[in-house]
Amino acid sequence: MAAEKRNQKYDAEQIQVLEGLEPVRKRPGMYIGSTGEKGLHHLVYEIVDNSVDEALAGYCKTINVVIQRDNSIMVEDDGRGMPVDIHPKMKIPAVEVIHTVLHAGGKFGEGGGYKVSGGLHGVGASVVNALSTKMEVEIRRNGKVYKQTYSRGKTTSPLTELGNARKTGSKTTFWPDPEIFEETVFDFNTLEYRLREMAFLNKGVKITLKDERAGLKRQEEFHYEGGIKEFVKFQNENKEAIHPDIIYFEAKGKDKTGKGDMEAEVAMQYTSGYSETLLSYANNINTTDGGFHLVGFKTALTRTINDYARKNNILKDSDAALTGEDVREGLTAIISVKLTNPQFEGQTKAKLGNSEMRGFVETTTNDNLTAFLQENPRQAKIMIQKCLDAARAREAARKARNIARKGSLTEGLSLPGKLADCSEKNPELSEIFLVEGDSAGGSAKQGRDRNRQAVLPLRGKILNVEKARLDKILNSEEIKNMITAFGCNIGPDFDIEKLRYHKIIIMTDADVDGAHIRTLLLTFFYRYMKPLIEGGYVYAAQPPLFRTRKGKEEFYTYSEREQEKLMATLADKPGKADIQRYKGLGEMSFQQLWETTMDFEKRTLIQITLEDTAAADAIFTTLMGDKVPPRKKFIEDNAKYVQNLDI
Ligand code: 28G
Repeated sequence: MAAEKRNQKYDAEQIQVLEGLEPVRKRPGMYIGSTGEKGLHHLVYEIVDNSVDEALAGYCKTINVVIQRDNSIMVEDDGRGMPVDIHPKMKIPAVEVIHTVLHAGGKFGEGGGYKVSGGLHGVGASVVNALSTKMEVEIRRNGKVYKQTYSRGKTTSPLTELGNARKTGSKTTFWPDPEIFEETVFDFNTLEYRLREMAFLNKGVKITLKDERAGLKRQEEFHYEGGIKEFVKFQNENKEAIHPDIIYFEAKGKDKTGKGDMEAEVAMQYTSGYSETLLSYANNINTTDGGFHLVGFKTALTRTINDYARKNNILKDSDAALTGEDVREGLTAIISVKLTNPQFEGQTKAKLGNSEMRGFVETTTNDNLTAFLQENPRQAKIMIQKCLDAARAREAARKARNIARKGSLTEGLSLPGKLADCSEKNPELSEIFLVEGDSAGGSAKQGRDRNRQAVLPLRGKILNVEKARLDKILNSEEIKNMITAFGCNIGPDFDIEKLRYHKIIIMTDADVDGAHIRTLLLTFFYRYMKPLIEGGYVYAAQPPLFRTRKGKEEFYTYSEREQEKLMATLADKPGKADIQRYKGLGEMSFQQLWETTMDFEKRTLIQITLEDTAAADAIFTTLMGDKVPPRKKFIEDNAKYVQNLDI
């Protein structure tokens, strides 16, 4: 009788719990951002975050992540094991609360660690359960092995003792729900990127990633005793550092309430390049919109470099101060802070709003960077020389821009002579084809829809903006033509409102040179017209690789695989197929170019968008390094643009 009563009570609370996770299944986007590929991978991060929290609490050394043969995910850690004792209020095992109650973590009170990754121990596990067809948890604790299973937010078996255990730890396996996700196949590279980042941000933690799926078997291990110092080294792998040491410092403190902890870590190194790579994090979350920690760092950097340069007479009294842009040119820096009550602000919640972080990071950077410069005068001199060069180039660029402004870059409305503009004036209906070579440009001009399609031929390789400063860039004919044609200027003067075409379509040959030109263009847009990519205005055209004629029929195919498939289907028909492999756009007649690549009805365009600045930067640096990448690799990288709609 007593047991029955208890069970009834248990059931009643269960029902409440079940209702508790219903909103997650109803509106998954609210909890994991999306039900696309990003949201799917987010499930893994939610679980791994809990293991990382256990590592930060000082109890876990290794985290193993496995993509299993059936595309389920297994995560295990060697922490203390999730608690299994009966929760005093809920009257069910703590592990069950963790998996069936939304925001369970918050209900445990002090977690004995940071609320890292936006959550406290266990937060997120219930969300993953809600969005999985099945979830299994195995715990080693108290000398025992325990197991419990769940499905779509519900408990499907009671917590059971399986036997004895010598070690401690937690193991979670889940199967994402195809009713929720558009796609349930995990991507190794996506997981690899984030897990490596987690390992950099949490020094000493060892994270392994294994793919057990047939034909995809792979294994990686991420373990960095140097933490973000090694992150900078990794970022600079394909760049050229101009001084030997990666500057590293850290500090700990209390927030203004006196209760919360604050931690800041900075690693930085200058390279010979011209772009800045500043990655900022708060509680392991990439704050792509920056926030007070980043402001504190930037302020201190500008101040410290200027002070040192003045004191040591490298900057004369009569010289103007170095600007923030000057002291960040070529700089790679990681700023990682951890704090008890992070406030994430803005549309994307990617901006840190805790104002106390400004002074904290600023003071930390002032003190430690000053000390580094004083103790390493040779490296200090190299760094400051670089900043002075940047200042000089900035001045030259300003002059060049003024000349360009007075001329016809945007104002004069005298469009470049090479541009065949469209008659349509509404940007939303207009598009511009950037075409490799004058001959293909000619075909495109003939084949286009004059009403809505403009054509701008580009001669040969455009300037690699990664290896040139603004003044030189603005002297390049091809680049000036693009700026004038687009109508929206560049860099700080960029104004998307003035864009004259809402589709900018890169049309290059399907060979190494074409791929290279496309990358050069994307690099230029990325560095100087980023909103173009962010706004989804940039596309790549897809010209065919083959034309196959058999009898009266004609086929165009766009990849080797597609061609193989076509040949297989044509095999059992009589006659011989006539195959033409296009080596370049120039081999196509204007009618063919229209039909296969430009016709609104028939063409496929690849939209190029930006999501992850860090990843994009790394890819661009790799591709823009001194080696021209082999075509195959490039195509693979580009395939990612399509699949993930990011770079
Ligand atoms: C394998 C998949 C992901 C985890 C732990 C360990 C503890 C824990 C997790 O506690 C609630 C909050 C603080 C006590 C904490 C164990 C303290 C003592 C833990 C994981 C109750 C959650 N012993 N390991 N949660 N705490 N690993 N890995 O989820 O007060 S979650």
